[in-house]
Amino acid sequence: MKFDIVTIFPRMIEASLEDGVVARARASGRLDVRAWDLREFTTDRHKVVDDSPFGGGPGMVLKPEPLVRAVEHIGEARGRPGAVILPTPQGRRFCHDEAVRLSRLSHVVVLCGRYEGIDDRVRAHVATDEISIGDYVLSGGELAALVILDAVARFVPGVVGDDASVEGDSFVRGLLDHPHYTRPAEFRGWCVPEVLLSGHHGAVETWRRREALRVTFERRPDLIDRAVLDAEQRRWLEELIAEREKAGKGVEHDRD
Ligand code: 6GU
Repeated sequence: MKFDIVTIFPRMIEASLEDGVVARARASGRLDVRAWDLREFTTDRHKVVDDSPFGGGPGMVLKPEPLVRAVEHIGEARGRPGAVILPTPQGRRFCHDEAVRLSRLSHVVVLCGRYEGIDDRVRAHVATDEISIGDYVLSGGELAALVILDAVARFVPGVVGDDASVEGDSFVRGLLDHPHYTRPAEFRGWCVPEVLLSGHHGAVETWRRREALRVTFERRPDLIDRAVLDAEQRRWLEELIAEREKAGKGVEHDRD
């Protein structure tokens, strides 16, 4: 999969590509990530990428020409991308399903904004997707581009060593992950749940499924509303609700 990130801070992208899962995927050729310096697509002597906003107001706006030239150049050099993503707080919220969808494309371009924003003609005529990674403002799109790259790369076949590891991850089945433990079985008097030491594979699987449901129920009840549960999980959910009512907590409010 090709991932082209256009930015005025290419070193910020390159530094984060040196370690971890994405670095390994690049080394193995499964991911082809490139950071492009927006200033290389200017035509003036001072390599100006921004200008003051029409209508006045504070801050600077990224000019459309260098961004559009960058996308055109990448299209010629690397082929036509399946998506041109604009990371902005105004975008659709990034999530698991979106990461899976993007991972099925063979080529994605991300245009990082800085300053107060990007000339809106880039969004209207060049970008295919506007994506936000959460309800807060970042000073630029670079960290968001890296978040998107990491989350998407995990679904590219072979990037995460063990496919079973991705399948067990949070959100794959619409629920959060169950807790994990390793040796020692007892540490400072804190014990690992007995069942995990039992060697009884079926019992371990049942415990994990139930714990995933419990953790999600307690911390992200909004996810429970959307998760597809089987008969056993629906029974456990009834039990969790009954336990909560016995504890006198009543109905909790969703987080968002
Ligand atoms: Cl994608 N970009 C910026 N600049 N700020 C954000 C964001 C993206 N998502 C949340 N805040």
